[in-house]
Amino acid sequence: MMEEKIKQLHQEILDFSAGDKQAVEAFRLKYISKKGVLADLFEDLKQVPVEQKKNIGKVLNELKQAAEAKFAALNESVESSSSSADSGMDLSLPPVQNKIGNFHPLTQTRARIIEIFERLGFNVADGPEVEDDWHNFSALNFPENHPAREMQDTFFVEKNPDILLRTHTSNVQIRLMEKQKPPIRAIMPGRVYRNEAISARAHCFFHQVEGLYVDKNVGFADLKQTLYHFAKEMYGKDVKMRFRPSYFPFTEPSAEIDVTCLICKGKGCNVCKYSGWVEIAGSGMVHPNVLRNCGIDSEEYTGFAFGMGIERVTMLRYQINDLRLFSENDIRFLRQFQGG
Ligand code: 2NL
Repeated sequence: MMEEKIKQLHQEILDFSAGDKQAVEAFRLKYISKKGVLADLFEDLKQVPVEQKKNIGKVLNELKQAAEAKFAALNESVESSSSSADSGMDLSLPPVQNKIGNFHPLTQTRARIIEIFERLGFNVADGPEVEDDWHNFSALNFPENHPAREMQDTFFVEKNPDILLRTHTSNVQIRLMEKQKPPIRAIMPGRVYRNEAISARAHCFFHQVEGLYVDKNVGFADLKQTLYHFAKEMYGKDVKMRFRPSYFPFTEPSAEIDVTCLICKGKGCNVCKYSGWVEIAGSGMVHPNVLRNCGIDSEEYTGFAFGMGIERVTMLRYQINDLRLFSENDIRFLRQFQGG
């Protein structure tokens, strides 16, 4: 009789399932608490005839072990499943998006500039950042005693023969013209170096895109239309452009290019210093000496060239007022340029 009851209980315990803490507590109360079924059975064991005691005692002990093991297992299962519910997590919500990175704002601007000029048929060229005097200065018609060559403007790696960090990407254009016959139509984005004190407006390294177009019958009108097209693509179709006479050793004539201020639309603000115009590039017709220095017949061919700072374009695009932000790697700054 008692053995039968124990067997039945054993099965009942094995089959027990609990969905929450209360059900586990109910199990404890029913089977293993001081007033539970097991305690009663151990009480009953005292009345069992001696010859059966050993046998029934054994199955009763097995039942007790099974009940305790079950209790531990039930506890564990409700603990692990309730922890997510207790933390206030709503499993029906859509998953939290992983934070994905974004390209550096200068990289985004460079990509946009390349995109615009590639559509006009310009190739992208690259060259060394550590350069010799010829490709950085002499071939570009810089006179022997030009101040840009001085220590305070250029980082020299070696003196005599001069090896230096390029001060513009024109070295790439010189290398291209030395190697390739016209027509040449290319832009050269890259990092350049100048020995300047670091401030909101100047840095010892920055980025430039220069462009070069050399062919028969290339004139100033081609320069104007190419850069006007660029300005409209980059800053919007309503932008106005003006050319101011300027001087560079490597171009003649030379011009500085301004567009109507993007911030105040020409009304006057502190970005354009209340002039309504901001400078975006320098440009000009390639000096005949430069063509000759590269082995190109300056009677047969002409060309235009221009250069612009990628930092400057980016500052105008996003209204950034400190050049140092580009190289400080502050994630709070960089994360603002998502989606580009
Ligand atoms: C500026 C001005 C300029 C050029 C760069 C160039 C290159 C060769 C021949 C002639 Cl190989 N010119 N480059 C011409 C005019 C201006 O850059 O303000 N850059 C930030």
